Amino acid sequence: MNNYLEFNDEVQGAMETGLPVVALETMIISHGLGYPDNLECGQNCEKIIREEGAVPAAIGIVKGKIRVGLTAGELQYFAEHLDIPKCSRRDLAIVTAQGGYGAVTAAATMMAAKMAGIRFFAGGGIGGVHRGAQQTFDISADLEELAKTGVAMICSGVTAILDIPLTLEYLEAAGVTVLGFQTGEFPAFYTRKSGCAVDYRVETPEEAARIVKAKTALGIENGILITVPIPEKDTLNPVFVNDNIERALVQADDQGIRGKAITPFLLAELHRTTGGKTAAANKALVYNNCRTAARIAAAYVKLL
Ligand code: PSU
Ligand code: MN
Repeated sequence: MNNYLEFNDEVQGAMETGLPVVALETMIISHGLGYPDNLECGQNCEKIIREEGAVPAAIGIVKGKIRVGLTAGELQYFAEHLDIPKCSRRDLAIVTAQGGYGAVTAAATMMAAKMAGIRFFAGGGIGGVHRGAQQTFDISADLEELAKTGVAMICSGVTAILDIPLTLEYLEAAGVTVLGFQTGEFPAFYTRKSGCAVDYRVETPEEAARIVKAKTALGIENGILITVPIPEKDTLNPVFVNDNIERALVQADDQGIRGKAITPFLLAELHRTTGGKTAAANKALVYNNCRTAARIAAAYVKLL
């Protein structure tokens, strides 16, 4: 076990006794929602996972240690400190060496989950291929991480701020299995449909768990994406969403926002210009993903 990894007692106990564990990221806490929505969201995610008989492991870098399972106090600290740096694969060694704090992206959460022996990770959405990536080369490190790290990520696809067809091409090239949970269409985060098909539709947590088990047994080492559409009652109007995205992209361009700042900027712009509608949708879909992930993790444990 590496010295940089630290478990809280609850997660440590769950790992030792073989209980289902679901990892959670901290980017959504420090950079995705704003206070106090973020604290409420983090607490509710944990509560929902527990309701389904699994154990939540929120992951963040605390004083240079990768904490697997934040305490309630640590979660609160992440929610109140919106200046904690975004930490993806390339930042992990720096933040740990310097003894600082880091809010982990999907990529860094997958890495930490793998180090910790956790197979399932619930989140909102992953990063992907940005619109205009043909010119900017902006492709999220989350995709490359899925290509090499054997964690099952349960999320609502990618935000339509990105280029969804190109993101799916990238995942196909990288050999990442993309499942649709009770859907044949890749979800577009705030809306249920993207017009793009998933590889395979599963109907139940057991079916998803069997695929993860087979993948593991076959020694297929890359990640798997299990996509869950936002619940019908929480979806936003796709035209409304897209109008706001177009405006946010123009803003980003005008202000010269690039690199690691662009995704948090676009999400914050959307929350602002939609009067909080995207934040509400984001919370609703994350809760649904936590519930689904906990059920899949619980079904997986029964197969062992
Ligand atoms: N998309 C969202 N919400 C988020 C993110 C993406 O709708 O919070 C976060 C995730 O942590 C994801 C990261 O891993 O942004 C991707 O950043 P980038 O595009 O810079 O790789
Ligand atoms: Mn990027």
